[in-house]
This record gives sequence, C-alpha cells and structure tokens, in this order.
Amino acid sequence: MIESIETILADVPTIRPHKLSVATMHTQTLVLVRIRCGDGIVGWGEATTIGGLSYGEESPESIKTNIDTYMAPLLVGMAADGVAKAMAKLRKAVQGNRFAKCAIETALLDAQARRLGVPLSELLGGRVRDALPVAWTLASGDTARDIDEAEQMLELRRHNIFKLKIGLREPMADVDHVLAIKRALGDRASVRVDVNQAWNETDAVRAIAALEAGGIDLVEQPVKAHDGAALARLTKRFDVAIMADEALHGPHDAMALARNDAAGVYAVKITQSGGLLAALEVATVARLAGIGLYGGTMLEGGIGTAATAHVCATFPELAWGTELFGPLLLTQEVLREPLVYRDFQLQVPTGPGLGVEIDTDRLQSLRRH
Ligand code: MUC
Ligand code: MG
Repeated sequence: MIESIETILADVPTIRPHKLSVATMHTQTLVLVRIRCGDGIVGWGEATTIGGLSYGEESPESIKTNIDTYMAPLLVGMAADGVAKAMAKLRKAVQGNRFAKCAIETALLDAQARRLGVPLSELLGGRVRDALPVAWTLASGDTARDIDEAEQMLELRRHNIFKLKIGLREPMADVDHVLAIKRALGDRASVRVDVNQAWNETDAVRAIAALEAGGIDLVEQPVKAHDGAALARLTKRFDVAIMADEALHGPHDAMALARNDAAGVYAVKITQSGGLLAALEVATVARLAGIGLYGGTMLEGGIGTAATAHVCATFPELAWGTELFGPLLLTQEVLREPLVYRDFQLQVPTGPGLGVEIDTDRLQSLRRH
C-alpha cells in the first residue's frame, strides 16, 4: 500500500552561473518525491525546471503544492505495486502538471523495481546499453572561459560533445561566439547549439546558414515552441540537424511534429513528456518516423538523471547521445554514491530500482524549511 507521499524542495548552488536565453541560473531547485510503501520499500522521484517559471509552466513550488494538495491524497491507500492503476487515476483526476506527474511516476516505478529486485530499465522494456554518451553545456556567457572549460572536459575524457546556450545576444554575435569555439576545438568535439526559442524565422535562417557552414552539428529549438510550421520549414531548408525540445510536450506533440516532418531529432525529456512511460512513447514515435533521439535534461540532480538514464538505456538507437550531466553542474551531491561518468559516458546504474541511494543527511542540510 502507498503509505505516504512527501515532497522536498532543495536549493543547490551551481558550480558557475548557467546562462540561457530565458534565465541565468545560480542555483537549481530539486523537487524530490519520497513514497513510502506498506512493505517498507521507499521510492524516490524528482522534478526540476529552469529559472522558476521562465522555462516551463510549472515552478518548483507549484509542483510541490500540487502534489501535496491534490495528487498525494488521491494515491495514498492505493496498492503500491499497481503503478499503472495509480497513474491512470492521477491522469484522470489531474490536468496538465506533467513535471509533477513525472516525479510521482518515477518514485512509484523506483519502488516497484526495488520490490521486484530489478533495475528500473528492465521494467521499461529492458536495457540494450549500459553507458550513454553525455554532452556538456557551455553556458558561462564568455567565449574564452567556454573554450577553457571544453579543453578541461576533453582532457578529463568526460565530454567530447558540447552544447552552447545562445539566443541572448544579437544572432550574428552568437554565431561568432559559437564558431570561435568550434574553431578552437576542431574535429576533437561535436559542437551544437540550443537557442531556447529565441529567434524569429528570419534571424534563424541567417544564423543557421552560418552555423551549418562552420561545422555545427545540431541546432536545438531555434524558434518558438508553438511555431511548428517554422520549425518544419527550417528542417526542410537545412542539412544541419534541427532538434525539437520545448515544442515537445509528450506523445501527442511527438506525433504532430512527426506528421509535419518538423524536426530531425527529438530531445526526450521525462518531465516534459509527463513521465517515464510517456517519454518511451515519444521515443517510439520518433523511431517509427525515422527521427533521431537525444536524451534531454531539465538539469535534474542524481534521481531524475538516473531515471532518464534508465529510459535512454532501452533505446535501440540513440544517434545523438544525451546531455545527462545535471549532477555535475551542482556543487552538492544528493546521492550517497555519485553517478559514474567515465570515457565520455554516463554509466547506467545497475542496482535495483533507480540504482541510486539518497544521502538523507545531506538532503536535510539542503532542504528548504
Ligand atoms: C534545455 O533547453 O535543453 C539542458 C541542458 C542545459 O544546459 O539546459 C537544459 C535545458
Ligand atoms: Mg533545450
């Protein structure tokens, strides 16, 4: 039986300011969900967003309030081993709130996989890979600092894929910044950009042409999330791969974008999709439509990152790797044993459930009171 559902907000400083077109982050707020079950098993889930309400329509505080006030009372008392029934009840009674639903589903699935003694990936269809390529985001806002950071990552053999956050400056100033980094790194790295919806279509055409000519491999969400038609025109116009991120809020969007040939790559995010199983559906639509896959992040800590890793480990094709570096951007670790990053890859945990354990003392010191 589901005995209790508790939500915890934890504010963790980042290792440096993280500059996106929509916000500059100095801390990340983790929303952690702890589900205690009658058989003594405890499951954990997580939701994060970026910059309060600047990125998505759920804030850390709304996620906590909506779980505490509306979702937990619906689920407490239900059978803990009936995850699908619990989630069906939640979906029927609660509109939207994809991030909150994702955190709850993660905790229920973590508990159920622990109960069965299997890694979570085995409940999601089974893993076909044990390690995932991981990109690093260069977002200090300073070209020289970004190049130094990339050189360090290459030296450590931690990342050889770099995603640059742009869209804050004038488009061609951003292009200069990106191409200076690409020139410094050459063929030693894949350089990609994430515009976070900042450009109109005219700016996008000009900037993407220059980025493509300069050897950039991928352009993420150049235009507004709601402008699928512009995204489709850009996808058709350019050889460089165009990725949908904010345009992709779950399986229905995945289907609609696929019908319009609107993007060559999908960023699969568990929170944005509304849960782990919905993220698998997004990936299935992509696979059937010949769209490449990328494991996306909302800069989660260890719990959400491990959950996404279990999802991505089941993908037969993962042409664009992942960006599951969230815990590495944080100054404090909430896991007892950190996730392992080695040889440019994240090792997918092998223990039961998510395969990670929370450091409850550390969490106690980070939690908001
Ligand atoms: C996004 O838009 O993809 C992912 C990596 C990063 O630095 O920010 C996020 C959000
Ligand atoms: Mg993005």
